[in-house]
Amino acid sequence: MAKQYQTLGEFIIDNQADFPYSSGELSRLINSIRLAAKVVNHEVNKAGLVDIIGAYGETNIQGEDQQKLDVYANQKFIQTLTNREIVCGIASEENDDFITIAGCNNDHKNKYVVLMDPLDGSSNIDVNVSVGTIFSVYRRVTPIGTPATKEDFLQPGNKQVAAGYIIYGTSTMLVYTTGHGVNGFTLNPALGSWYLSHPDMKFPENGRIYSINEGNYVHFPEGVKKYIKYCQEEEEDRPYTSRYIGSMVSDIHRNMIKGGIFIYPKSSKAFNGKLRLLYECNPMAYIIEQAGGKASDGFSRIMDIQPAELHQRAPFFAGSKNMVEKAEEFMKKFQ
Ligand code: AHM
Ligand code: MG
Repeated sequence: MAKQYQTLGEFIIDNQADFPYSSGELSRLINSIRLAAKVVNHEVNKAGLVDIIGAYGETNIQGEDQQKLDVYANQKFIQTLTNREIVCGIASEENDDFITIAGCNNDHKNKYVVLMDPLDGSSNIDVNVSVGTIFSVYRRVTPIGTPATKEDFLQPGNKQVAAGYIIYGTSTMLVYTTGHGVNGFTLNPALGSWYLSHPDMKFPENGRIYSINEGNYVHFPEGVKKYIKYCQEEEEDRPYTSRYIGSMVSDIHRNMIKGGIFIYPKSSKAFNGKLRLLYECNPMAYIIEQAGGKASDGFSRIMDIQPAELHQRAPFFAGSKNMVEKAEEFMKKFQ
């Protein structure tokens, strides 16, 4: 049960009982993520000082190479999860292949794998616009005691046991689900504590915001073109408002609070769209569904897609249930 003004630490302890057979591993995993998120947040907040303290990619005053923030975030999340030996494997949008973690006794005893996009929307960093981290957790399917394999990562989204995002925005928030609804925590940077600011988040069933990169209009499928025109028509509660940050975490976070739809469709240039099924679509879909929203590829549920590759892409239609269903109607009609 969510209590307002609780810290994330208290919340994790209070809710551990939600997992009857849990050995506390999942709680420790969320704890590691909140720690890495604070470290990354600190660095993201300094991004505007690059002209003063040296640009990323250059050598800093101590003679160390400065890293790009997405590389930095990738390393921090991997280090934190690896050092604490909580997971048996990690796959990241930033790495070509997955990493296996043996544990200090080389016993491969951990049961979870994590998939992540360490810094999504990173092209927004240079212009002081919100970015995010996305993570997804699965129970391994291979036997405990053996090294994790690709099979452990190539699971459909409906097998996720937890997923979340961190949004580095006007304030920094961690929003996550373990299959018992969605809760949002805001970081108090002075104290370094996360407070439950958004208990039991709900995606409004209807909305008036549509988020899509309309610059690609000519390349969109007919159903998407027609749906955009529908959003712009003068009718009852329409035209809708167009809002596109270009940072999916921020676009979806706003839509989850205000009601709206986010679309990254396939196009004549990119047959499966741009977003990665495992690192971006599935975790966001799990959060959205847990909040009462809907996520699909335009025709069917995102979380039921059986992935074939780690870096597979998928078209993504996500947000307020009734808006996604309306967009799907157009997709079907103009197939
Ligand atoms: P990234 O993982 O390289 O940052 O790309 C993902 C981002 C999403 O956050 C965002 O919705 C999308 O790319 C924007 O792409 P576009 O500029 O094509 O509209
Ligand atoms: Mg990304």
